Amino acid sequence: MKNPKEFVQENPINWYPGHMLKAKKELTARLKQVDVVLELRDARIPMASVNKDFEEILKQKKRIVLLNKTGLADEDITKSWRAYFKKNKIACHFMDVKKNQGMQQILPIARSMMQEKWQRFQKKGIRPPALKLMIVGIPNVGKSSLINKLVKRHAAATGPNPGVTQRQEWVRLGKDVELLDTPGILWPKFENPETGMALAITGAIKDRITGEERLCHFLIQYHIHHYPRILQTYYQLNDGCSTPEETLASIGQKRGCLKTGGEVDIPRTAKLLLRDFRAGKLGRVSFEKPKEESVSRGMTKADRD
Ligand SMILES: Nc1nc2c(ncn2[C@@H]2O[C@H](COP(=O)(O)OP(=O)(O)OP(=O)(O)O)[C@@H](O)[C@H]2O)c(=O)[nH]1
Ligand SMILES: [Mg+2]
Repeated sequence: MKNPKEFVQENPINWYPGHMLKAKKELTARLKQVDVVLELRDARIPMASVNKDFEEILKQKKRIVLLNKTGLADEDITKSWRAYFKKNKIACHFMDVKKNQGMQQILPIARSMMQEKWQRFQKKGIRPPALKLMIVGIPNVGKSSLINKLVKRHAAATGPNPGVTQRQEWVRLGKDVELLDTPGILWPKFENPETGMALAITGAIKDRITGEERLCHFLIQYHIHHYPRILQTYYQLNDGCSTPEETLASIGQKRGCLKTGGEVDIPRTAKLLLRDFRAGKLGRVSFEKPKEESVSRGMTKADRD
């Protein structure tokens, strides 16, 4: 059986629809009006979720990097990422919007970044303007969910598929904070096939681009290599499944995803497996571990290759 790395080499994935280029232009145009940018990345794929175009666009801007969905990521691997970021002096914060973790620090950090500028206003006896935050990131990473949590109401549309937010939208938080929600943005060509698959499996790319079955085959292979007990335990599978195809069929059988006539409904099973995985029902999984080259992948403000 191929390992997950070999598997992703076939048919590299790319997804850069016209609305993303438009969204990138609009983001660039709006930048002057915002004080601090909150850039969301996915804690399960800290490298693949770095959009290098942001590095270019945001380089002069005050920015807070947030690694979201920590609750879905492998705890041990997250620990090594924390150590890695500390060692390389890369400022970023782990959080989970769904679990309400790590979010309390965001506004105080953003305010502290504005202190110098605000003091200049205060010296002149002028009340500082509202703090304007722009939330950016890859699709489906939790930007709109973060806004809703911060303002404690359903102000921005959210959903399980990428591409929910179609245009920029300001949301107010009291008198002195304004948050700008933006559409998720990827970049024209992924530098390697693993990046495309990492983005696709974690939900940043529409499933129909990769195909649900192919995503599941990768997911199963990845589990067999890195988390061999997870699928067996969750779906109570027999030890006999050796290929991704057999495993997927077995899951369908166990879950009763059958067509009339009793044959396993593979497309329906693939949807079910992806839904279970993305809801975190199977277990906590990360797709990238820190390596020395992570820094050159765009982990710092300054570095570009
Ligand atoms: N488990 C978990 N799920 C999250 C978290 N944050 C967001 N989600 C879920 O991720 C999905 C996408 O959330 P959105 O807030 O719509 O993401 P977005 O970045 O605004 O997406 P686009 O507008 O499509 O770019 C939703 O199903 C959320 O419930 C998190 O921290 N943990
Ligand atoms: Mg959104």
